[in-house]
Amino acid sequence: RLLFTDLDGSLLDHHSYDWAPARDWLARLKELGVPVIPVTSKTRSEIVPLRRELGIENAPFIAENGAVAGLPPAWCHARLERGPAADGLVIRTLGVDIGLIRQRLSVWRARLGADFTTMSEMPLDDLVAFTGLSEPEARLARLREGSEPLLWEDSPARLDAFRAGLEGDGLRLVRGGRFWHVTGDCHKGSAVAWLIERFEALRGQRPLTLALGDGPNDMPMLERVDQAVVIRGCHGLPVSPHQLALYRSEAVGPAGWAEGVAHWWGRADRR
Ligand code: 2M8
Ligand code: MG
Ligand code: MG
Repeated sequence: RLLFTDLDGSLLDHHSYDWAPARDWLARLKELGVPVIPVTSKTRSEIVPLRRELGIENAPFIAENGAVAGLPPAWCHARLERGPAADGLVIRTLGVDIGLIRQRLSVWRARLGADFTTMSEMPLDDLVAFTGLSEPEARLARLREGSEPLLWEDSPARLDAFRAGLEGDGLRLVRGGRFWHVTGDCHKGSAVAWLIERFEALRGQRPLTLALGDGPNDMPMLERVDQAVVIRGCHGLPVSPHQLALYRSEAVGPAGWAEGVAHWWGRADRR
């Protein structure tokens, strides 16, 4: 079995980033040996300390909306990857370099005369106030490798033109909880499919897969798995994946996360 999960608004509370309501299930999944794989908008620099805190450092992760994958040794292919780095992880880039994204963003800003502010342009204090991250966490969020979050401050019509322009460049625009995110030609669904394929190649067996998420950027991920959970959102963004094996949680954030895992996989304390 494999469990794929969004972080903000799903395993972590949208406002406080707390995950206490998911604690029992995380412990249970560890006992069962089920990898809990974060699939998030967050950067690799944000995820590395977080997975230690959550006790999921043996699982791979997907950062920056599918642009970056982190693989522990057990998920590496002798034929494909050189040995892991000092931190025991192999990093694979599934999207495009942040430099290209930033270059195209400045082109479209000039061409369309569009008003938007990228995360890297926001003063650190504003970023802290807007996201509720601590200052050190906000610094880690700014260490982007393959995606740029931005706040759209212009009309919906110009947003459509912006999206079309980016698509012509081979880039994508997706909606997270608070920001729009620009990536290469990748998303959470393509990254999850890539990891499932790798698991099959390494183990010679098809895993049962569950995914949980709360935002529009999670939909392609929820469509690629056997069982899915839409966590009740608190940002008011409509989400409806094309998925028949779908459960919608009553609770928000990590409480909804535990509720969703229990819906598919039973009670956390069941022995
Ligand atoms: C951004 O991601 C969230 C995820 O949905 C959002 O768009 O609201 C990212 O920049 C991430 O790196 C950061 O940790 C998060 C903080 O709220 O915001
Ligand atoms: Mg989310
Ligand atoms: Mg997210």
